[in-house]
Amino acid sequence: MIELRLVLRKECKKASKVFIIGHNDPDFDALGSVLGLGYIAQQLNDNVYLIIDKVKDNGIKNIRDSFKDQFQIINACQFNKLRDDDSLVIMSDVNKRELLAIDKNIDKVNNIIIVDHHALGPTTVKTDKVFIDTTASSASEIVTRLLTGFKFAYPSEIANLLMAGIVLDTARYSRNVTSKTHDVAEKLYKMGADGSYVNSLFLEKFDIYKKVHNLIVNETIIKKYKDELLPIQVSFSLNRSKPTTIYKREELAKVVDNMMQFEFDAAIAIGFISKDSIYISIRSKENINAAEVISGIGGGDSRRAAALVKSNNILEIEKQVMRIVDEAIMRMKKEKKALQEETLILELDASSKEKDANKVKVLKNV
Ligand SMILES: [Mn+2]
Repeated sequence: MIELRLVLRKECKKASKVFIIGHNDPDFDALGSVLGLGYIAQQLNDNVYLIIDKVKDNGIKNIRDSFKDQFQIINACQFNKLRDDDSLVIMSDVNKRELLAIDKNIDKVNNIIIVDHHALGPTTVKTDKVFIDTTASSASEIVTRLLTGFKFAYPSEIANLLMAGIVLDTARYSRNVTSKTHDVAEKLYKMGADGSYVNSLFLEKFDIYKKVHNLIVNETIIKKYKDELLPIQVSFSLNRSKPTTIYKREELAKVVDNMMQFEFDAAIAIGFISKDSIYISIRSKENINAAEVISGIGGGDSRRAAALVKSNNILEIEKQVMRIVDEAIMRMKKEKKALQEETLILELDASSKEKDANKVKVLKNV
């Protein structure tokens, strides 16, 4: 962190212009961390621009617009006109090129700093200034630590958005939280962050709630797979009454996130996101690997994964997904059994050695 601070200070001072960018379709974490880094850059350079483009959410649009007096906020097109050879680009909450609004022009930038909490991947933008902390809850947490390190007194509006970023990425302090996350939250309160304002940013829209809960309550079937102690249970949510209903990816993600509070080992939601694109969202607990289940058609990590398939026959896709899940569970059971047998052999081996040792002792007593 100290090194990042030094690098930021040096590079921001040296640059002709500083551009800060988050990922496309920015969320509170991308927005909060970009605003925080923007504030830092403004203390070190007179030409600071925030590239906030490809915003889909109206709430985010309104918040972005509310910062127009404090920051020069531009789009990808304006960046291409303003950019010169001595410009610095800081990427925040993102390290992969396909998630950038300036993806086509990022290679023309000579100086790039990455500040992120996501793991590197094959499409990570090439630069030697990569500051990734995957143990941080969010980019907002990293940026708050930076602001504290710089000892800058930043406005409460920025503190609010940084807090919103943390609340979002930790699902209200329920995952990826460390003592540092709480430490940072305390700093944000001290800078004037308002918890009730931040909570108001997360109020649900009633019609979305109804849509999500209709899928959960009325359109979910459960499959049980026999296992040694408890059966493995997987839920499948799909709007069978009105299969052509169009959902947002986030709505399907909410369905499976919600299902994880119940006794299911994995939850799957399937829905159209456009006329011929079907989105599959999956969540799992420790005995099922979500990414492995869906590896043939999608990706993600061991607990959260998703896939997008082109088709207009959603019931057929569900059948295929069910088959994939059946196969994956069979495979995992086999692996588990093989592992248990292996441990058993090891244990037998160890106990027979123990007996041999006892024999030696007995002999000695004689
Ligand atoms: Mn994030």
